[in-house]
Amino acid sequence: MLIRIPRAWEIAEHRATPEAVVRRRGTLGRRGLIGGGLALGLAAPAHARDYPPGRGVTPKSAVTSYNNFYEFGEDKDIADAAQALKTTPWTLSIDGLVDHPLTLDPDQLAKMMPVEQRTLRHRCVEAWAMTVPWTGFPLAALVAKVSPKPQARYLRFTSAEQESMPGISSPLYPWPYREGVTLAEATNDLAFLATGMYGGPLMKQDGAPIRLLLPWKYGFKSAKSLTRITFTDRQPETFWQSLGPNEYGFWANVNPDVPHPRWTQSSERLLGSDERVPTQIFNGYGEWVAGLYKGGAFAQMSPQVLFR
Ligand SMILES: Nc1nc2c(c(=O)[nH]1)N[C@H]1C(S)=C(S)[C@@H](COP(=O)(O)O)O[C@H]1N2
Ligand SMILES: [Mo]
Repeated sequence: MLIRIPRAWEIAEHRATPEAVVRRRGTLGRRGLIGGGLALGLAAPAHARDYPPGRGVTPKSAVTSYNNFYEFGEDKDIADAAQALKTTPWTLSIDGLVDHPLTLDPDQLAKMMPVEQRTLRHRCVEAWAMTVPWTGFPLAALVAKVSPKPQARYLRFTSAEQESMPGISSPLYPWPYREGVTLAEATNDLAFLATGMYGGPLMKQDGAPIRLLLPWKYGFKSAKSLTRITFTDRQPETFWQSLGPNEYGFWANVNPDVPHPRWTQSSERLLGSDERVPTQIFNGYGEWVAGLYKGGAFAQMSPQVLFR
């Protein structure tokens, strides 16, 4: 059985939410040594994905019934409509400024990649948040497979565009959904491609069969149902940026001190409990990603630019 050592940044149960601190005692009491091992950050065997870790995890029912997936509509209740998404056959193409372009189906990807489970915070720019055990692999592992050319500086992610999607008939939006990151961000260990959740398959409403997760950035950066990743030498234009550059910039790093033009970002509502908790800079992942934004061009950027 696959055993791996969790990365230091992975959510420790005691840091998931203030509420989880209280509840964890119960978990430890029931699970004894197993719970103790997890609390100490010791290796969690892969089978742990059958037992979602700790109470800080958002109930799956909340995560799979309250979604943003504009291809299926502008409301949160698109889960039923999203079942029309056709996920077989499916291919993900990796192209652009790379030495070894690839086109793979999800099965081939799963066989090639170091699949692991990660429980990650997600913070939507609308100020709701969740904590989800995902299955997948680091984006960096895929980047290594295609060998970026020296000119490659950015990655552009493109989501599927299908007839099954009622939303794409709306001319108000610049379909397909697109997102982007720098090569340095893409090769940070926190950048993740998810192919499963809660120990099972990735649900269609959550971006099956493969989605991006950039947990230190606002949720709109985490593009769903990817069909293409293109390496470029220019900053890619993104879906939300082209709709409202002042509200949804390219960088979109989580920062409680830079309000959205129309609302505060200082706190967030946890899906499931509706509890409000303070928002953390870089969504609590600063220790591992803040270094990406020091020096160079970033020294000239205002917090508004980096965080909106
Ligand atoms: N293709 C696509 N990806 C997307 C979106 C979308 O509308 N279309 N919404 C984004 C936003 S705003 C958020 S908060 C997350 C929501 O993910 P979830 O529904 O799995 O919670 O997906 C992101 N990825
Ligand atoms: Mo979002």
